[in-house]
Amino acid sequence: MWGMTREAPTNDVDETRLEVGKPKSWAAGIPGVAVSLARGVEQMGVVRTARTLRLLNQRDGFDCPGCAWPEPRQVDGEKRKLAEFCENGAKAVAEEATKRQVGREFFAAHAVADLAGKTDYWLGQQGRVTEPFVLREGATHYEPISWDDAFGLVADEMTALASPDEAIFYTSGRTSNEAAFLYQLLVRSFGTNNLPDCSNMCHESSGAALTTSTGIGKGSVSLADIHHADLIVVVGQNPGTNHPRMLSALEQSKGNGAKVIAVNPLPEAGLMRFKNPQNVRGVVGEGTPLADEFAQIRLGGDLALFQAVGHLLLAWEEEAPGTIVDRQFVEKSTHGFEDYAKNLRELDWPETERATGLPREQIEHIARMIATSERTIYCWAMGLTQHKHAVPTISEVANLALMRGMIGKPGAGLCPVRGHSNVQGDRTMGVWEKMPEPFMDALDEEFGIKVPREHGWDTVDSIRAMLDGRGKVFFAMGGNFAAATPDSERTEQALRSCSMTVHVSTKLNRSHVVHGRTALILPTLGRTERDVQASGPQFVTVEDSMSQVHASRGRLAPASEHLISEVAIICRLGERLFGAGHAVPWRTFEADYDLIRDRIAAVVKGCQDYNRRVREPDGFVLPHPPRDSREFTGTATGKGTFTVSELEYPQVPAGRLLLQTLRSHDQYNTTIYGLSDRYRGIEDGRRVVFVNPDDLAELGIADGEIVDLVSEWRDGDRRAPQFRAVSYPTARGCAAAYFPEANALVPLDSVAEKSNTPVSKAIVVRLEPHHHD
Ligand SMILES: Nc1nc2c(c(=O)[nH]1)N[C@H]1C(S)=C(S)[C@@H](COP(=O)(O)OP(=O)(O)OC[C@H]3O[C@@H](n4cnc5c(=O)[nH]c(N)nc54)[C@H](O)[C@@H]3O)O[C@H]1N2
Ligand SMILES: Nc1nc2c(c(=O)[nH]1)N[C@H]1C(S)=C(S)[C@@H](COP(=O)(O)OP(=O)(O)OC[C@H]3O[C@@H](n4cnc5c(=O)[nH]c(N)nc54)[C@H](O)[C@@H]3O)O[C@H]1N2
Ligand SMILES: [Mo]
Repeated sequence: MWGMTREAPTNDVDETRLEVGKPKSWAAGIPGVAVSLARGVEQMGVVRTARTLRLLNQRDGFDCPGCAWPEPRQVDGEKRKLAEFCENGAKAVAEEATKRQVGREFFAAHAVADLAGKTDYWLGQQGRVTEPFVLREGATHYEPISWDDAFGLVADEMTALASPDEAIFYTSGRTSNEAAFLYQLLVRSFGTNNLPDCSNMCHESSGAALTTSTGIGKGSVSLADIHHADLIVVVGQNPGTNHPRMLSALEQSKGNGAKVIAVNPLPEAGLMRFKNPQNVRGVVGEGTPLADEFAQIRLGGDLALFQAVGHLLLAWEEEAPGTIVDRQFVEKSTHGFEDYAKNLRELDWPETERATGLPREQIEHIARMIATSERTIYCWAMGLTQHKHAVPTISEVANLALMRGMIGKPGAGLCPVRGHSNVQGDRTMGVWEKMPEPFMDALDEEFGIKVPREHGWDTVDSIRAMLDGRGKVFFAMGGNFAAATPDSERTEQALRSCSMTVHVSTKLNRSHVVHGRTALILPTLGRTERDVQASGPQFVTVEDSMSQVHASRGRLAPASEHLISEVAIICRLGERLFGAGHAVPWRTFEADYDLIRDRIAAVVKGCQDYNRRVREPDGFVLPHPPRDSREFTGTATGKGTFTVSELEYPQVPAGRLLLQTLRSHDQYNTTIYGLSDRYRGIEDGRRVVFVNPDDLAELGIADGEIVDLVSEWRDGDRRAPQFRAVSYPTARGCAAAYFPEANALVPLDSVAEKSNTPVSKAIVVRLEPHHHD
């Protein structure tokens, strides 16, 4: 049975200070600017703050290490603003460019066991790691180690494995294209495809659904399309916090006459009203009302909603043929429409209302808006991808776009809004446990090697493999595996059972203190920092959420003289592992990143002439057949493919709630910037659970009461203690708590069908009054 309790690590944060105020109905504006500057000055000082923010997202500067939202492009006739960043981008940069440091004295003073008792917030706030450290077998403290010795230790451990498949190589989505390309090359040269990444927990469901429907797992719109749409449907996304620059885009679209539909269990501030800090009206006025229609859906009700919309559109088409369905497009470019239409002919309205929590009239109103739009864009993020039925849900969105011909034309399309700033680029470069055959063939040919074809483990399978002893060495290129993954207790057990854990990191995090028998921290340069190699200053390249590939140049002095780049770390490990005579000339790549880009150009589809094209002012856009020419060459049918799905939605037993885990306004995934969630009215605390007042009343729990969250799964209960119940206007039957505190509640086996993504947005929980023992 799985019935462990996870202790609340509150020793250093006084949660009794927690304050709950009224949630805000608007986002950004002056408080946003003030907060971003204050955080910058606190971490970097005044001069460094000014210099840093001036370079953020400018053509000669660095790509924001925050989200993957694109910057305006010259070719679209659009200008970049002097300040092309948001409050949360400024915070992301402040975190990286901080002057605080974690060096020898720090590790001498703190035993690993002490550090393990600290919160993620405390760990992250200690600052940048300044040199490599090792935790030797049986030791209580990390100690300094030279780079050479560190690579020797790792290479020896890897070589001693019975099979390369006993090693696991994780990637988080901040890694540059150059580093990602070399990393997957190293891993595959070593002999395994065990390349799990953060995408497995993020947009994997989007990739799976879109590949079936459109033949390519990426979004089909540009920023200019957003500006010219007449209807933008924002589903399962909180842009005010997680993609704040998207609000400026939406504001511009609205200025051009667009309507916005927001589908969300929460009335998120950024979706309701927006004050743009970058124009005067935004700062002094009441702000722009953003959503013209707000559908407060139940968690996991989106498949039911989009099926109902599909049903209505088809019915109206039958009444007035040729008015709704883009017949020409459907006939010429798609497959499976008849089956799709047949499946949606009948609809059980009471069940639809139960699943969505929305009244039929509102669904009809939304369907009418979609039916009359000429240029519709669908945007979505984790509210769709992290559900058991995420893949069919996203396919259903694609069905609507296909039916109305809303793909491959200006102002229309599908827009999965990516998270990490280069998560899409990492995939393009081959960081995927199941890269397609042609990519492998190209690698073999370019380097004269033979890389393995057998698929590797994704994130969830990697945890399983470590738990049962098949995975023995865990290497992470960035990220915070221990905190970001589900089922914290089991994941920690998995990592602790490894013979070695290695983390390439900028800052201290939980994964450094939940360690294998031997553990290494290899500190690296961040995106903002100067990277000078033998041939001179280097730049790297990244790909945004809209397939735009462009350069990023770090400009700040590195946090420490001992830091080396991610590229250098991979090259030196590669040479140590394979010797100087290896088919891959590892060390030459370190000296000159142009040489890496030449190889990317030869291997990665769409990247020909890479070195020249990434030097264009805005770089270049990768090909996307449906977007570029309405071709669907990547699907099984060679056409845009309608899919048929059975209705599915979460079933919640009486007396239980459905819990989603989400981000506060003051964190970047597992990096906690601060303890405030301004837009939701939370100050000085994170252990809160948002519950609808009627549900609280029904459950007999008072607003403000301290409760334990107990998740129920077929293998037993999981408990996260001591959360404050906060009465909040979320959809009935639904609750919300912050990630990563609530990750302990997500069962490892609760995953999305077809994408194996942890179901972080639908956890069946009961609330129990907390008893002090
Ligand atoms: N500042 C900041 N920026 C970030 C991040 C960060 O942590 N901080 N993280 C980055 C990353 S990696 C990612 S992936 C993105 C994440 O960006 P988001 O997906 O916006 O992040 P979440 O906080 O998980 O919010 C999920 C949203 O979906 C809604 N939702 C949840 N379940 C459902 C559902 O069943 N149906 C519908 N319709 N809505 C639902 C929630 O109420 C919430 O508004 O942001 C990126 N940008
Ligand atoms: N319950 C729940 N779990 C979730 C989610 C959820 O919504 N709910 N969201 C999921 C999603 S969408 C994602 S993307 C994952 C995120 O999972 P990860 O990407 O693994 O986690 P992060 O918190 O983004 O990683 C932060 C760490 O990255 C390191 N870092 C920062 N910058 C750099 C750099 O430039 N180079 C290197 N080498 N290291 C760097 C720092 O040491 C920092 O501590 O979490 C997932 N987990
Ligand atoms: Mo993500």
